[in-house]
Amino acid sequence: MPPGTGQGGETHQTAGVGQPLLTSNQGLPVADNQNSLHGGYRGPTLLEDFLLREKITHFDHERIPERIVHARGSAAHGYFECLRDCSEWTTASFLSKPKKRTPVFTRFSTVAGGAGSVDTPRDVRGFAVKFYTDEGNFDLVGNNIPVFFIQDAIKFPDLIHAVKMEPDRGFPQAASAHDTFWDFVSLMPESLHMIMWAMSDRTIPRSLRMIDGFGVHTFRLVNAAGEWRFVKFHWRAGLGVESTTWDEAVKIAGADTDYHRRDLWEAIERGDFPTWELGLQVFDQATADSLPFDVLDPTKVIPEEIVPIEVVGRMVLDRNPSNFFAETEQVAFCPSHLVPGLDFSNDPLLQGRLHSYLDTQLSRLGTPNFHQLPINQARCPVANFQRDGQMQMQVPTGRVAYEPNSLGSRLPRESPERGFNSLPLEETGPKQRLRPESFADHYSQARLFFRSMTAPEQGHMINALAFELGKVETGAVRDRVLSHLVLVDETLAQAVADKLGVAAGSISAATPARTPQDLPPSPTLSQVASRAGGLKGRHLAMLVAEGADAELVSTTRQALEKARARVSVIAQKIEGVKLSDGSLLKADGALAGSPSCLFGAVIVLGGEEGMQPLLGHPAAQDFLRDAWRHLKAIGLDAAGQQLAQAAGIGNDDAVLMLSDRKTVARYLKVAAAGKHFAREGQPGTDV
Ligand code: HDD
Repeated sequence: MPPGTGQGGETHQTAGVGQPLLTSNQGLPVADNQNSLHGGYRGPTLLEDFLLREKITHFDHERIPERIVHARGSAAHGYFECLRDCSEWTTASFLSKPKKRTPVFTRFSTVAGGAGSVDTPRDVRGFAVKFYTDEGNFDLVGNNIPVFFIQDAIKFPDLIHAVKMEPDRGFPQAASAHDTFWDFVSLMPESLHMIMWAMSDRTIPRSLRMIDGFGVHTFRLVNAAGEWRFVKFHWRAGLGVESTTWDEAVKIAGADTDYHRRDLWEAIERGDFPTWELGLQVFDQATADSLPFDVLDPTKVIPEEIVPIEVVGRMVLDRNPSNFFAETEQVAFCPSHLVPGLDFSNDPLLQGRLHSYLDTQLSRLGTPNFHQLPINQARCPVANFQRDGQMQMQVPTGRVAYEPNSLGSRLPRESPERGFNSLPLEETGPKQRLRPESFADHYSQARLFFRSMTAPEQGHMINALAFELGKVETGAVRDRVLSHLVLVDETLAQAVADKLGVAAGSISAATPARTPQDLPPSPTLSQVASRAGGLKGRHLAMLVAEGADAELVSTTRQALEKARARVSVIAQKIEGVKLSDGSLLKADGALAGSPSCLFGAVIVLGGEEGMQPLLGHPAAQDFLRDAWRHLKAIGLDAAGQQLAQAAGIGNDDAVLMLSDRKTVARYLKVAAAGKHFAREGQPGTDV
């Protein structure tokens, strides 16, 4: 028998010089990791096989309960760099000095789907940042939307039960387009503002690198004099906000379930690090009192036009996790993790969250020692008298595990000066279960949001509402949602009703607790307005057929790379194509697995003859048909035009002929502008 081969022919990989020995978890060197211990030549496996049992038992316990919400996530390490001395507002050390860097770990997530669901459903994205500051960990656990569905934490289990899979049938997975969700929404008008955001393009992002983040609640900043101000936290994507179309998101879900995860990972591996600015809206009680809504109500924004956002730092994500489970899965965020210089507000949603996250970590990670996991450890000294518990990793010494004490030396002590002090705020009034009257206006900001959108964005919201309600089986639920939409905006309600086939005039308005007001529109709420422009960080596809002009291929590629876009060459066969000069152009993807929905803009180049096999090829035709439908910039040489003709796509300002440096430059300019919304309504597009 040759060395390294078992009797059954299986391969053994034995340790060579300098290679570590494979061991059991107790350090016992393992001789055979391929075969269990048999009693007899073809006999039963023996209970004695402790190596088999250790390995299988460990495997059986590899999964921990997934997060009840935000189960599917992707994360990265990086740093936060302070850009402004904020000591006039706060003593928080990570905001104290320009250039000061604080390590961070940031996890993005979808909300409704399970850990194994897809990356591109219509859903809110979680945006949770753990700052490892020198005064302890601060967790800013936000979303990519600045408001929330409910005003009081006591409604959270109901909201989540409504949006998750329906409990009897176990579907739909990762989708809000079903009866229970809209039933809940239709009976909870406070969710209307968030619904407007959820039905906007924000919930179908192109990339996790292209979403904004929000702390949602109003928090407090406290300075050295003990003076406090209110604050709202905003993360602004360096690449700007960009979204897919709905049809594109659906197709991506089929083509690459890990689309966002892969994109984030690959960008960081390439050294194309995503960045965000951290902005603060800082305001005092007098400003809060002057607003026509309550700043403690998490279903409201404070428009930037009223309280401007001041940039105080930036976050750069520059390192992928080394191990998905140990870091991305085991990271434990809690809004109650804060640092001196910050404090909570009385927002009843935030107050409930202060309990929920600690509790959920106990169930997910199984022990109050979850803070000892490497990803959760503070990067400053941690010292107290808490002891023992499951999975205690530390070995505390000495006989003193209590306070006050006098028996030890160098034991941890309180510091009234440097320690965290809750603001000594006075609270008065009867103890009761209530919703403040100041939380009663559920429609004005929903209207403000809708009316602040550009026309294409409004069209997408109408389509999204019609799609979601079109999936609702119960007519009464659809009608009830429409009765709220009338109060948001009559044209919106009518447009949705038309798409559902509901007769004009048959929608009656709900009775609002408070009459909605017309607030001045806030153009900064539109994501089109906040798009950064440019090709930096964007992923483009070049579909190349045999015999394509080598010079044009290289000119196009160089120009795109100079604009700091990522270019993937797609060919019918993964080995690549021969160009006009006989050279082989290697492909990054085969056509069958690389539909155009995966890319921000596309180019098709080929030799006339080389293009022939693609003209009748459904995947090649779909490549261009979808690029057209998804409003992308399309660059074509003569052979590419033949394919465009075969695919039957139209022609407009964002379909460009490529022949030389000049035409390529023109294409780059058009592609940099993002989606070509002017195409909407043309044959072959959605609206
Ligand atoms: Fe939550 C996870 C964001 C309201 C209870 N939430 C979770 C995560 C994010 C948010 C980003 C994932 C963190 C991670 O990546 O591990 N949640 C929000 C925002 C909210 C919000 C922005 C409203 C402003 N959440 C909210 C309420 C409750 C919870 C009102 C309960 C009363 N959230 C949880 C949770 C989760 C969670 C059940 C599941 C996993 C976890 O905490 O660690 O405790």
